[in-house]
Amino acid sequence: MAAHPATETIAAIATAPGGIGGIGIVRISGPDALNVLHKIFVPQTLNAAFVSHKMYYGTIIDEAGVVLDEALAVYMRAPRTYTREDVVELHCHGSYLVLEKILRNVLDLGVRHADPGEFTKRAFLAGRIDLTQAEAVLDLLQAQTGMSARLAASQLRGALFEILEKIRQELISILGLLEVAIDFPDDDVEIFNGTLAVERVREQVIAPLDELIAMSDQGKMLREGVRVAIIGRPNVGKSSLLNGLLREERALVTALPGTTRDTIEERIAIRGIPFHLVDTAGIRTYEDPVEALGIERARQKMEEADLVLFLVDTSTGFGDGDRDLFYLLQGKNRLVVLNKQDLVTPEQLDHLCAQFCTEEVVSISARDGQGLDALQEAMFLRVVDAGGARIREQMTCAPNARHRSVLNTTLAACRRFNAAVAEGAPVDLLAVEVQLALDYLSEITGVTTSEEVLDAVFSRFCIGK
Ligand SMILES: Nc1nc2c(ncn2[C@@H]2O[C@H](COP(=O)(O)OP(=O)(O)OP(=O)(O)O)[C@@H](O)[C@H]2O)c(=O)[nH]1
Ligand SMILES: [Mg+2]
Repeated sequence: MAAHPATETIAAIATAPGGIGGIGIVRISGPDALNVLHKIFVPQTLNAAFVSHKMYYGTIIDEAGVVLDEALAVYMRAPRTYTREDVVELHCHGSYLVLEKILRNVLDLGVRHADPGEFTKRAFLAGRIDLTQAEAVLDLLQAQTGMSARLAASQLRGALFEILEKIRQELISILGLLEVAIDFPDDDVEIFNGTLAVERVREQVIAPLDELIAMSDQGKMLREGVRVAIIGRPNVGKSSLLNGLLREERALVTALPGTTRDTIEERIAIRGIPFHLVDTAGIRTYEDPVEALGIERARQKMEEADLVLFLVDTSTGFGDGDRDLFYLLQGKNRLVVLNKQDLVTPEQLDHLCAQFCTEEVVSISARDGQGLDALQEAMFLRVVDAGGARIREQMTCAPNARHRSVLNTTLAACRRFNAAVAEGAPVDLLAVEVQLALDYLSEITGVTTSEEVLDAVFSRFCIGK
């Protein structure tokens, strides 16, 4: 899409409300930005000409000349700015209320309040960033831990875009051949070789698309956190484990079975990956309706979890109740955790471990924190699929939910193409499928992007970005 010049000047508070650090930024973008700066900012060095990309110290005043705040102001002349327009930033250190007051003054000068994501949308429309990068900005703003921030940062550098660009070039080249074949139907020389095309689509398009789609699960976990359910019979130490991992006494722990009645959720980060821990009610058959509700909820959390920590009390051994649960967890990403190892001898522990055959087992003592580091390591490895290098590589381009659905429709078109070639369909019909695939892909790369998709992406931003 061609960059259309935005004529309106927009402004917003660019820092999060209640943000830490004590400074807040009002950002103004558009042709009127410098004008506004002259009106509301009095530099300490009077009559200073605002040199582009240079900070000035001074005060912000309202229309009556009353000082609202002291601030640093920077004027950045187009096009060397985020939006490629003239940009002014006022770095204030007043409270959020003061910031809002400053913003109101700016808006009173005929500036429009920016929509959520509008600054980034302008950057996109000006061709400064592609759509995957714009979304990465959003993910980066929302990323909660180091590793998800790195994932977003690498998309910002265009890792996903690069892979998709290769796929796109391949499709364009096939479409080119098809178009020539359509234009010269009677040519003696075979222009379009179906067998070759099917192979190219399979290897250069379908395979990498499949791989990207598989990565999106991993990407989702990294962005939104890995859901971990702590599951086990009553009294095995689930709440103690939650507390141990959190290093605080969050959940109630007692010697009575059935202490936890409802689920308790908390977050931790292991090596930069966010984990949502859910402590649940111990699962058993019981008459108490409240406990039954808690158990129902525990089962639900178990279903939703990306990883289940299946806790067993070593001091009571692996009983019938454990066995039922263990089978219930068949097929889930489960990690067996033997708790209360302090209550048994090493021989007893070995004996219990042996009962799980090839299943990975971690033994801990939740109460005194023994083995928790090893457990965290095991949880991390489960998530990164035991292959540290692979995940790091994948993380550079893991698609988000919107990408994933677009990739799926693209994939479907490519599969239809291959099937149509096999059936000997005419070249103009084949071209339609390739064109469709290209159209779908463009919804991610933004090479040609319908307004609808743009709005869907940018409305997720917060105002000021
Ligand atoms: N010796 C020992 N006791 C533990 C350990 N972990 C937990 N306990 C004790 O086991 C009892 C039950 O612990 P909880 O953490 O409440 O167990 P729970 O699985 O949450 O129990 P419910 O919520 O009733 O299902 C408490 O008395 C804990 O102090 C451990 O590693 N060693
Ligand atoms: Mg509990």
